[in-house]
Amino acid sequence: MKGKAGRSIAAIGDVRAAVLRFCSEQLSRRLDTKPVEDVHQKVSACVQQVDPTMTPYIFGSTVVLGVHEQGSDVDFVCLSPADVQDGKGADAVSEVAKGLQSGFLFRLSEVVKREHYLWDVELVRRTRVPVLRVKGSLGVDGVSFDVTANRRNGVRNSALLRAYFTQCPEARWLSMLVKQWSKKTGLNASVDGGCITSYGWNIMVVYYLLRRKLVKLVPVESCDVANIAPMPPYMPLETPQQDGQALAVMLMDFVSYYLDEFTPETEVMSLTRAAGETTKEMLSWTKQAEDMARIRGERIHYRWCIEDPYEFDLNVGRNVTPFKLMLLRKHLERAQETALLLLA
Ligand code: UPU
Ligand code: MG
Repeated sequence: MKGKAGRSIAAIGDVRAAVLRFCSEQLSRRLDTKPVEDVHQKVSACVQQVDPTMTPYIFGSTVVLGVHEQGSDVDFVCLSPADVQDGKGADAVSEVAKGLQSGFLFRLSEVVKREHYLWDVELVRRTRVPVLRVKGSLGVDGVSFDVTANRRNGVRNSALLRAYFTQCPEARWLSMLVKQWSKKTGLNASVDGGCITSYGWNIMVVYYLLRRKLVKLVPVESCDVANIAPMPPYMPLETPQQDGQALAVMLMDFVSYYLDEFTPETEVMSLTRAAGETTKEMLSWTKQAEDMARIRGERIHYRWCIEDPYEFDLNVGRNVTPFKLMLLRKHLERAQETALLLLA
């Protein structure tokens, strides 16, 4: 079949079969969150020794997808009672706040090293968010995890994505398919030279669902840490309905939305306002803002704009350079032929 500009498009029957293969392969693996609960307990025990008033909350993919994909890391943030109580509060961004977070994480790293001497522990202070990265040894403790401190935004944005993904049975499958494809193509920030984090891809998936009215807008303020469990429950995945037909159609439509309908020149993927209403101009995400950032020594691009729902003035797509945007388009074109490389 041919699409716009004469590009060839995979036949939907082939896409359906490929998508079903992907899902059944995932379903044949262990996806429950027991391994995460086990690490949660170990991390809690260490946190208890550093500061018994702090509680480790789980966020990231385990919460967003409601399953634990083998090999994927787990994200923890240690929150104080005040952080939880003020569960809709904005996260502090000052250097002082970052210093306090690093201090706590350093003390935690000492305890973790003492209690689990086989684990590889690294404190990364120089990033936007200080993070303690831990790699479990192979075998029983094979789960790797990141720990941050006093930041609610990850818990809130994970709850927000989860609230979207639970509205539509195909959504989690689409998210998993897109993540796998973004890694294979090298577009995922976890790969060398990649530019969009899995978090960014998930916002893109939700924005697409909103644009198609497949989900209802969830007000960002509704995510309040005070009402979120430190370890949200496991949500088993189910075989897609209608033999994968709806999912196959959605997958192809996702690609064609970003290839032919989304207008990166003016539009911002945003979950803050009704879908389609946020423009680069509204946020002052312009060429001039890119130049100003460059003067400050930052490399921020506003070519592919994904507004962070909780951070002020942060483009989750800031690493998409003009060159990377061209690559993204090429990969989307290829994705239309190959159903996100499932048929490659
Ligand atoms: O909120 C964000 N913004 C980002 O730009 C990237 C990640 N995240 C949150 O961290 C989001 O909730 C996502 O699902 C979760 C897991 O991301 P991951 O596996 O890359 O791990 C992150 C690690 C390395 O970047 O640092 C998080 O554990 C932590 N991190 C945050 O907690 C990083 C950036 C950030 N918040 O804003
Ligand atoms: Mg992580």
